[in-house]
Amino acid sequence: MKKIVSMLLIVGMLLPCITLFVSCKDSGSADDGKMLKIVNNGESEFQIVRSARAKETIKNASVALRNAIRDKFGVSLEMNDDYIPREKDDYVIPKYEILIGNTEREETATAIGEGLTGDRYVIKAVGNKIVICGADDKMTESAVGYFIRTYITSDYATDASNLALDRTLSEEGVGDYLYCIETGLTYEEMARDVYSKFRKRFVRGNTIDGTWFWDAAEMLETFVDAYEATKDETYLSYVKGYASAFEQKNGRTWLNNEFNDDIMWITIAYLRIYLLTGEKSYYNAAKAAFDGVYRRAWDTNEGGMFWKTDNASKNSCVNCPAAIAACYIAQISKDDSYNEKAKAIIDWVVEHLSDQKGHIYDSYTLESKATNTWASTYNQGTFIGACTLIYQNTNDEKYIKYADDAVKYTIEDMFRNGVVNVEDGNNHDLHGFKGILTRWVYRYAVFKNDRSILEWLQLNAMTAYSNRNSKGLIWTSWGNKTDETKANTECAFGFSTAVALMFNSLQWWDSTESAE
Ligand code: 7K2
Repeated sequence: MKKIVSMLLIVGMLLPCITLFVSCKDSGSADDGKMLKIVNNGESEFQIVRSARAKETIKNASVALRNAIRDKFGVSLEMNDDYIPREKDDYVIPKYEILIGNTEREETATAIGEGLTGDRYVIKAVGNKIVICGADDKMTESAVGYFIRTYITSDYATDASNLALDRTLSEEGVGDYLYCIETGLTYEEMARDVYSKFRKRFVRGNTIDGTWFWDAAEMLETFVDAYEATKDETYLSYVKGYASAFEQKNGRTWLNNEFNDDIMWITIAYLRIYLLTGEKSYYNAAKAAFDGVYRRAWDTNEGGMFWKTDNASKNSCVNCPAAIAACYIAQISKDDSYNEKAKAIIDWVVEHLSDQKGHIYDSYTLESKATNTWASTYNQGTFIGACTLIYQNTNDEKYIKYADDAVKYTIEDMFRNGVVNVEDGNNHDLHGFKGILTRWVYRYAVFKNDRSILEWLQLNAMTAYSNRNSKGLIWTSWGNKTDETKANTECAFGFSTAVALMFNSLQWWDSTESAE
C-alpha cells in the first residue's frame, strides 16, 4: 500500500514537470518570442481553422493554403473548425492557429477591430494566431491568395523547412477578383493559356478546319473577346487575320446565305471589331448585312424575324442577335430608328418566344403553330445582351428588367448557381452555344457592376480550367474532365466555348481605385 502511495506521489511530482517540459518545447519551437514559426524544421504545430459554419469559398481557401504550405515545405497542417465542445471542461483551444475568415476565436475579433467594409481584409498576428480575414468570404479568399503568394510560394522563406512570421505582422489590404486561388494563377493567365492551347491545336494559318459559317463567325467573336479583354495587339492581329480568312471563304457580302441568323452572327462580330478598331470597312459590311437581312426577314404584318429565307419559322437565334446588331448600329450611326427596331424585335420575342419571366423559347413554326419552348444558353445570352444594350441606348427601364429576369432564370433556374454543363451530344451547333451566354452575361455584369455574377462566371472558369486535358484543351462540358482523345473526333467549335468563358470572367475594375 505504502509503495503504491509513494509511486503515485512520484508520478504526481513528475506530472507538472512533464507538462512544463512539453510547454517549454512548445514555445521554443513554434515561437521564439519575436517570430511565429509556422513551419519549424519541416514540422508544424499550427492548425488551419475556419468557422464551423464556413461555406465553400472559405473551405476551398483553407484547403488551398494547406496545399500551398504542403507543396513548399512538405508538411500538411491539420485543418479544423472553430467549434468549442463546451461539454468538455478540459477542452483547450489549440495554441497555434491560422484563422481563416470570421471565426469565433477572440483573436479574429481583435484583428478586425471595428469591422471590415467593402473589399478590405486584414492579415495580422494576434498572440499565437495568424488571422486572415476579409469583409466577406470572397475578400477572405482574396486575402488567403495574397498570403500564399507573399509568404508561401514566393522566396520569402529562405529555406524549404522553415517559415517564420513576425509577431508584429499587421497588414491591411484591398481584395480583388484577379486571382484564382484553386489554380494559383490569375484568371487572365488562365485565359491566355486556354487560348494559346486552342490556337495551337486548331488554328492553321488563319483558318480553322471543319467550320462553315456561323461557327466561324462565333469563333471570330471569341477572338474579339480575347482582344477586348486584354487589348493585346497580338490578339488583334489574330482577329484581323481570321476575319480576312473568313472573307476569303465567304466574301464580304453575305446575303446569299439563306440563314438569317448566320448573317447576324457575323454582323455582330464585325460591329464589335469596328467599335474596337474604328476601321470603317468592318462597319460598312456589317451595316449592309443587317439592313439586307432586316428587309427580307422582318415580318411587317405580325412582327418577328424569320430564321431562314423560306419564312417558315421565327427563332430566337435570329431575333435576339438582330436586336444586338441594331443597338450597335444605333450607337455608331446615332440613328435612333435602329433602337426602335431593336425594341420592336425584343417586344416581339418577349410576347411570343418567352414565358415573360426570363425563360426564352427557341422558336415558333408558322405552319404547325408550334412553339419550341426549349431554353438554350445562346438564346438566353443574346436576349440578355440585347436587353442590356437597349437599356444602355435608351434608358427604358423595361428592358433592363427583362435582362434581370433572364439572368436570374439562367443562373438560378437553369444552372442552380453552378457550372454550365449542357449542350454536349451529337450536334455540332450546340457544342458552341455556351460561350455566347458568357459573353452577354459578362457584359450585363459589367454594366450592372454586379460582382456576384462575376463570381459565377469565375466558378465556371475555374472549373473548366481544372477540367482541361493534358494538352490544355477544354471540351464544351465544362463540368467534366476533357477526354484526351476528344480533339481527334470533335471540331474546334466545341472547344472554343471555354476560350470565350475564360476571357469573359476577368475582373473589369481596377482594385487600386477602391483602396480608399
Ligand atoms: O433550329 C435553329 C435554332 O432555333 C436552334 O436553336 C438550333 C439548335 O438550330 C437551328 S440554328 C443553327 C443553324 C445556324 N445556321 C446554320 C445552320 O446550319 C444551323 O443549323 O441547334
